[in-house]
Amino acid sequence: MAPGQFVQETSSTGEWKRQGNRFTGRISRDSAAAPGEGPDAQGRWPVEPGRYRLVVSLACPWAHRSIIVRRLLGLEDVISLAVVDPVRDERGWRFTLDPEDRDPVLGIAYLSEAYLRTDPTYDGRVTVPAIVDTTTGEVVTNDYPQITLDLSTEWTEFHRADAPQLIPADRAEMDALIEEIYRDVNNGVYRCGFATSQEAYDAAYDALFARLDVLEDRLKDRTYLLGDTFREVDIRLFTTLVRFDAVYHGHFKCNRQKLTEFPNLWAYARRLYQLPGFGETVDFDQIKRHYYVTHHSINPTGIVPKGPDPLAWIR
Ligand SMILES: N[C@@H](CCC(=O)N[C@@H](CS)C(=O)NCC(=O)O)C(=O)O
Repeated sequence: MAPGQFVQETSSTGEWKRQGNRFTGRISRDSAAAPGEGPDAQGRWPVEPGRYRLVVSLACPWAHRSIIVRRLLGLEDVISLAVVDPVRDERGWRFTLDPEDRDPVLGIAYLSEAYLRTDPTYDGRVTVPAIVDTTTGEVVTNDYPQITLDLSTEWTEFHRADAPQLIPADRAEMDALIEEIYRDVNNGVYRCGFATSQEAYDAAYDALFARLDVLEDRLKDRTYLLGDTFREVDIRLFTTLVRFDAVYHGHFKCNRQKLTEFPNLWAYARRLYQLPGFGETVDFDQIKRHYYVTHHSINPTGIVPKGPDPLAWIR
């Protein structure tokens, strides 16, 4: 079997198995820690404006969720944002978009410095999004599914007045959808792209398009996945859909159809794109450069395709 992009996360049958999240601290309104301190005995850090830095790549769909939620909730002045270069080098994510190639707040050149300061034995992939405590320079969390939920539930004191309610009162239906969409779509495109056996790829591809067919049908009489109001689950689906034709269709071989060939999903994705907080956070140039340049085993030449035309999103 050909070596995959991530050997440690490839099973003996060629399936891509994503690594777990190493840092799972929670910033919580219930933290017993005093300002400037933490975490408390239960691992909870205090909610504190100006203390934490959200490190993202504009290319990354998991980080993109947190960018959108932070903006929708009006937390830009409360939690600062650091943006890494979309192309990693052999030491990983780097702050080469900043003056002197360092994050101006954390003073580091590579995100791995924060990971290793927190756990000197860490040898997994250094991933975004991550929230870093600016007082110690340590990573609080890289637990991307929890990060956005906590922005909604723990930081309410600092939300803007008309912030959307991204988590419905009854969460069961949304949580079930989130799980299916994660498995078959958000992570499903990676399971297609990083598979190293035909069987693993075929299974991931079939699950992905079967799920997209279900979602296409679901959206025939709904504005958003759960009805008339967009929720956290819509943000999670959006960050994969917006990358679909630009990256996943070709680079990850998710090519039964393009997004533009699903009438309901395409209309839905464009509807979201045109809302404040969504389209303005999409950077197709960084998205394409990240995937096509970084994944050498899939695209050894590193050539970045010119298409598709991003203007389709605003027509
Ligand atoms: N934390 C998760 C998801 C976040 C994630 O995969 N982020 C990607 C970018 S989209 C990343 O930081 N990758 C770094 C790497 O592969 O070295 C993971 O460990 O797989």
